[in-house]
Amino acid sequence: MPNGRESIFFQQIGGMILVMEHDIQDYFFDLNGYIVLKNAVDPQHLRELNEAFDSFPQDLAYEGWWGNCQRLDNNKHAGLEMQNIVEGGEPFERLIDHPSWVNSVHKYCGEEGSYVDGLFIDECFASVRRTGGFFPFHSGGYQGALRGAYHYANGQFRCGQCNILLALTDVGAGDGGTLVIPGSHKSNFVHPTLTGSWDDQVKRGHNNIPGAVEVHLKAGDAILFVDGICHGASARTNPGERRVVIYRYGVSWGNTRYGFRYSDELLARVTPAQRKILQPIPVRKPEMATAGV
Ligand SMILES: O=C(O)CCC(=O)C(=O)O
Repeated sequence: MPNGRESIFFQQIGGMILVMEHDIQDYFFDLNGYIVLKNAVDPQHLRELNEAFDSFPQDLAYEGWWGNCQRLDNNKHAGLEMQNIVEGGEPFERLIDHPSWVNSVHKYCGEEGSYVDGLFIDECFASVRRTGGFFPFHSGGYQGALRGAYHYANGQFRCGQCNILLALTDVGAGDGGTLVIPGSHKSNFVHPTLTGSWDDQVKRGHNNIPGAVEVHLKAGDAILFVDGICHGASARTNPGERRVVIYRYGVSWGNTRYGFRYSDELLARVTPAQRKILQPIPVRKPEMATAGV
């Protein structure tokens, strides 16, 4: 195996020979649109993240602020979502360029090798789901937004957005696990049972959708998936809560989904590599030139 890679092959296009390298992870990411990263964070980090969840204010109203984080539940079914969670403490900062996934997301959605090579986190949030909570299906290749699209051509991944969903609690049957329809990131059709609005889905129920797979995780495992895959989460029937953190990575020239701006304190505190992900394009203003920036 050359360079420890699983596979290397050559493709001739016109007069050009392209060297294409991929490994088993790339193969399944391309095929299914998602992969599972086992033991992505270590037990100590997992503990610190759970302690941080414990410190969330319990009575925060929808749209209420907690420092530079905001409670902004995506929809009425999903449960509590604390947005901009990278501002929620050091354990969340460590996730920005976590070695378990940073190279992979860079390869898949970081415009690798181009003049805009680099990543950006355009959304990051903590999610707490209790009994009854679920997430309606959305995305899929059919009429999908370019922002989350799956794309591979000429030996390069050029996805719009890839997500890391990190489990902080075990997610098994009845826990409200993430649902994916493998391969749907390339689909040319809408899933016939997922037409209509999210409220229609709620009325019909969406726990037995043909082709959907519920991804079971141990605390500390993560799912890496292209946002363009058709996905959601099944209804939690167990007591207790499911805790996950979701970091959405995208192209270096992206913008934050909800308009959050990372605080100057955070940008000053993190490492240069992390800062480059939070703010790939530094602000340019006349006063910065005079300040020698
Ligand atoms: O909560 C989940 O498991 C899925 C979340 C989701 O679909 C999303 O945030 O887009």
